[in-house]
Amino acid sequence: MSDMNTSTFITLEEMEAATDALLETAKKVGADTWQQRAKNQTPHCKFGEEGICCRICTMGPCRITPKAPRGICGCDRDGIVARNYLRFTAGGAATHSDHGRNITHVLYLSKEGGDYQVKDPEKLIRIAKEWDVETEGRDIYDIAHEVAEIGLMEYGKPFGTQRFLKRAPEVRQKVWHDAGIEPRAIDREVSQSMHMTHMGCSSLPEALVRQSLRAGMSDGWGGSMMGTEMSDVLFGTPKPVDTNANLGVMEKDMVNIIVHGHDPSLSEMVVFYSQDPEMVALAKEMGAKGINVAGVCCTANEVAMRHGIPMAGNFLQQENVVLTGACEAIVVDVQCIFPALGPLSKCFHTKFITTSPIAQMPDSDYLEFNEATAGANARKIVETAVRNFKNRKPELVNIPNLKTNATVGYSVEAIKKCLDGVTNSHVDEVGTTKPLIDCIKSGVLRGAVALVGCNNPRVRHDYSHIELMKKMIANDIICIVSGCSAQAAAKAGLLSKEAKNLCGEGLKRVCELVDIPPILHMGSCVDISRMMILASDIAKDWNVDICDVPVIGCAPEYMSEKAVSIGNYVVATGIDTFLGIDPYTKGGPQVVKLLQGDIKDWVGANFTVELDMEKMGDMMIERIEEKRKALNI
Ligand code: XCC
Ligand code: SF4
Repeated sequence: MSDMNTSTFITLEEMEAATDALLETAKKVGADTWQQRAKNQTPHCKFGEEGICCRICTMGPCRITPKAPRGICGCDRDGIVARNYLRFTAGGAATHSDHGRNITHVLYLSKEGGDYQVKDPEKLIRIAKEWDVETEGRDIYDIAHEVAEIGLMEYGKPFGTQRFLKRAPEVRQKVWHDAGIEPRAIDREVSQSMHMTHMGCSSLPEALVRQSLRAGMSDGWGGSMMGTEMSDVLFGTPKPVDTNANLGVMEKDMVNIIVHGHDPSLSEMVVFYSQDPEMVALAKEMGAKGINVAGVCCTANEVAMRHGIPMAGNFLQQENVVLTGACEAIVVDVQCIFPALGPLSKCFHTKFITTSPIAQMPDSDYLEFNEATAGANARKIVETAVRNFKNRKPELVNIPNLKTNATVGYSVEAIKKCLDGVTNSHVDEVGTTKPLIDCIKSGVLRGAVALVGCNNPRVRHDYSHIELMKKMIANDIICIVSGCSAQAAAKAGLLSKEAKNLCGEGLKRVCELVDIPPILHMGSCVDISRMMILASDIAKDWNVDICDVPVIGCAPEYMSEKAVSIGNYVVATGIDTFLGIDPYTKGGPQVVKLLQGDIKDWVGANFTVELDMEKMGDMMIERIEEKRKALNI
């Protein structure tokens, strides 16, 4: 349907040339961009960068210097760094978990014939059984409402720990218990983190780092997992689906609606109404050929993997979609939305439509989206975008000629199904990860890397994601990806099956046999919980602990508090994690020693912070080989 052809691979240089052309448009219309603002903000504050500025009480702000080694209350640099680190983590855990709560609440509102329905009853029943909810002879919506209510209770229950922890291998559950990091109620861990970091509470680095792991766990094995599971129940568990990526997915002759943010309860509805015959007819009336929806950030992952909706770009491209001059509306819900979109959209005909009471911004059109009136709200949003087509300024339209093919949607269920396809001779092996384990044991695959997280103007946009992925697959290490990292891969063509040609011989063979790309798209950032389940299932099928499996995690370009929360639960789950950006801890040597060293004694894994990507890639391969050696394979 597009007049634009797809390319197998797109280089970073080609993407950068396209961005440069869009920045020319920005200059022409007098728009401000992150490239300029990042320059204006450099050099950054040294105290902030090292994490040694404290402003949690009004005796401060206190900054640590050789002359002033303690804050006014007497807190030292490690105490300040560790408190800041815990607050950073709690911010991320709160954000993911609140997203999960919202989805669970939407499940509670679901009903037969309603805006929201149960699309995957099988998964719902699986969760119901896991939670001892009666399923026999009951209406599916009765089950849904009971499961949703129990899910919501996980946020505030007065006793016990998170239900999903039971999904991990028993050895891992014991590690969590012994380390004292089993998360209790989700909200409690966030709330307690705020309490612990109040003036005059904890300043002992061990205690603060331990709570950081626990708060992270309340996200990964609590709120994020809730988000993923309930989204699957409501909108369907992802299966492999073909789509397109990069800015060329925007259509010159169509109404372009960009969905951006995180919560699929909005984007699902926008996608639905963009296909409504009345809306399509209205688009034609306005002179467009139809309606094209494309995504940015995690929302892009959500709708790509469930509907094949194309992915326009990742975090640092959100301004680019407006700069194409062909964006009728950028519709956002929560998280990772630049407030810059307000003033930027004013330089074009674009409508910047905010929808959530918890993400309100200046210079936007606020069309509140409420789950109880979802259909009517989404219809209004789509109609607003469609009617805006006639205001487009043709002289400002520049859609870069960049478009790739991508196969997305590898949920754990889908991965197992692909693996079943190659082992249908062993009926008893169906639904397991054993074929994958066999490949790792035999050395055909060396191991797996989870590449995740954001973009960050501190480093060259997408460079680390793309280069690390290429390096991993060339070394027969399979990648699983999510979030903006997944989109970096998609934009470069690395989520296409042709990417097998960039692999080592072993991985290439696996890709051909199983008919998968070497880099598997597992979804949005809450879907890193899927990766935790996959790692757990592999460990169980292998009969080892998760920290023994040659699997590591990496967030080379992250920026968000959520990413740090993720890092905490990934490490706590037993997976060594490599960060390409320092989480503001440099100023606290004891905190660095804990995070990058000693927590290995608690949970069997820790962090590595490395800013040089060449070195980081080598270290990651080395770590995988070390784990293989320890397993005698
Ligand atoms: Fe946001 Fe989730 Fe980061 Fe991308 S990867 S910039 S958090 S959209 Ni989650
Ligand atoms: Fe300063 Fe202590 Fe107050 Fe922080 S808590 S601002 S270090 S006095």
